Amino acid sequence: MSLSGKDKAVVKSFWEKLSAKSADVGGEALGRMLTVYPQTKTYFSHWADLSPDSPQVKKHGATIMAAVGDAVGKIDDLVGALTSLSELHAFKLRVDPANFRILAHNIILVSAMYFPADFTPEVHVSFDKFLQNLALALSERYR
Ligand code: HNI
Repeated sequence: MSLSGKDKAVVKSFWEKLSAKSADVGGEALGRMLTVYPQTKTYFSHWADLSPDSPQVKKHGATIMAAVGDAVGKIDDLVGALTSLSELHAFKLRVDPANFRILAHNIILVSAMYFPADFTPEVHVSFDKFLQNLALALSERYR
């Protein structure tokens, strides 16, 4: 399921639209993940408030989406781009990599909510492929 040249172009062009709202999209995606998939809350038990409106959730959603944006810029070498984040999630945070797909699903959902006109089936398929490749790259250091 590697990204074609067209997928990469579609993702980059959609990201140009999304980037202005990436902090909001990230915050809403993280907040929904924690609400709809409550098993993901265990990793954030040191936070005071895990509700969708929590300032910590909003701030960390922005951090995550900034890393996603960074990965868009390094789309030709996602494994290299995400090595240190993969190590952090594998060895320090000990996040089960199945959760990367759950977050990716929420990012897709919220992207469609924020950009209903731009989120065509063509964008959907390429952005979904990109996030699956990102999740795979983030899982690289687990083995
Ligand atoms: Ni994740 C910290 C990026 C998915 C749990 N995570 C980070 C940081 C970035 C990041 C960037 C900050 C690193 C630093 O401080 O140096 N995380 C990403 C990306 C994805 C992702 C790009 C997938 C798209 N992380 C997940 C998932 C979980 C997760 C799915 C758990 C369900 N991440 C964490 C936790 C932290 C974290 C926990 C530390 C948070 C804190 O501040 O305490």
